[in-house]
Amino acid sequence: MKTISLIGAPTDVGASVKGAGMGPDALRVAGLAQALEARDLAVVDHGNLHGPANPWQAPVNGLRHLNEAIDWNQAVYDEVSNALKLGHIPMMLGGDHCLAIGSISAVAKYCKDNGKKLLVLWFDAHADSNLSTISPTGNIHGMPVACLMGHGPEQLIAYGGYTPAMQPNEIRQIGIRSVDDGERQFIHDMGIPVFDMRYIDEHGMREVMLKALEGVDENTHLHVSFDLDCLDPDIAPGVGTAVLGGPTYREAQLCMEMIADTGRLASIDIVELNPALDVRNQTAIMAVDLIESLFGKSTLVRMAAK
Ligand code: Z70
Ligand code: MN
Ligand code: MN
Ligand code: MN
Repeated sequence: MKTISLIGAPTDVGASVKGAGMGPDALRVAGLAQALEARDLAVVDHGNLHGPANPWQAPVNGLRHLNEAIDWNQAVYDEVSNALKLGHIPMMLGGDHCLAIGSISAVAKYCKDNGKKLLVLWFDAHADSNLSTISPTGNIHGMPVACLMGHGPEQLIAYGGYTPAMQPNEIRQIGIRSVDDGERQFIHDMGIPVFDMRYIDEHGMREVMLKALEGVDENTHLHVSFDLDCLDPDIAPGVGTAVLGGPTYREAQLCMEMIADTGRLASIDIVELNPALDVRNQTAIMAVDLIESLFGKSTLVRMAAK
């Protein structure tokens, strides 16, 4: 039986809208652990990590709350590393998306040390590929992809002792529709594979996922970094920066089901849930529903797709 380690990281230090710090508990209230147990998974809830409060200050040298982000990511890095060493599937409950720096740094180091092939599926409305020099906001939740590629403040790019933590060909971005000018150039220069909303519209989600999952084999460690603002705001209003025109419920379900079919899902971030902006916890309930599919819930008995 697989074991899921739930790791709450209740902070919004990387964002400019308050409230994502309440995300972990909203997911618990929505029945996350019970839903996973119903999928025949063992669940260990490690509770919430501790870290510095949000000082709510202006950016300094293009970075807001750098020291706080460093401490929170260290805590996430340590706990995710521990879960992986135990053979568990870590599920980091954010919190804002800056926390994926610590989470994926831990996953990337685990993969290098164990000869695993890493593939990160990054679901997001945003590219999260800003640098302090080009960011319009200084918010660190807009920078995790760049940091993981080795471009960012030195303390944020070296958690696992490897810089960069990962290569552009180890990530696929899906659902992107809000990209800053500097980010557009960075993504192009780095060669980061992006399936933006136009690509999804033109080719359909099935082809997108077949392409995104190309090359996944029995030695692949699949990491899903799920920013809930990827989803269309119609179905997921409880996020800090909602962007029109995201994947529908059906498209999102298909993504989850096709990932489940690979049998290679090994670590997860669920981030940017903002209960203060939600309506009767519906975005958390939606997230739990999608996570059920991510772990193989389906309407009929199916043969795994090849
Ligand atoms: C913008 C920035 C962002 C999430 C907003 C937005 C980044 N590109 N990410 N909400 N989750 O400020 O860098
Ligand atoms: Mn994000
Ligand atoms: Mn986002
Ligand atoms: Mn479901």
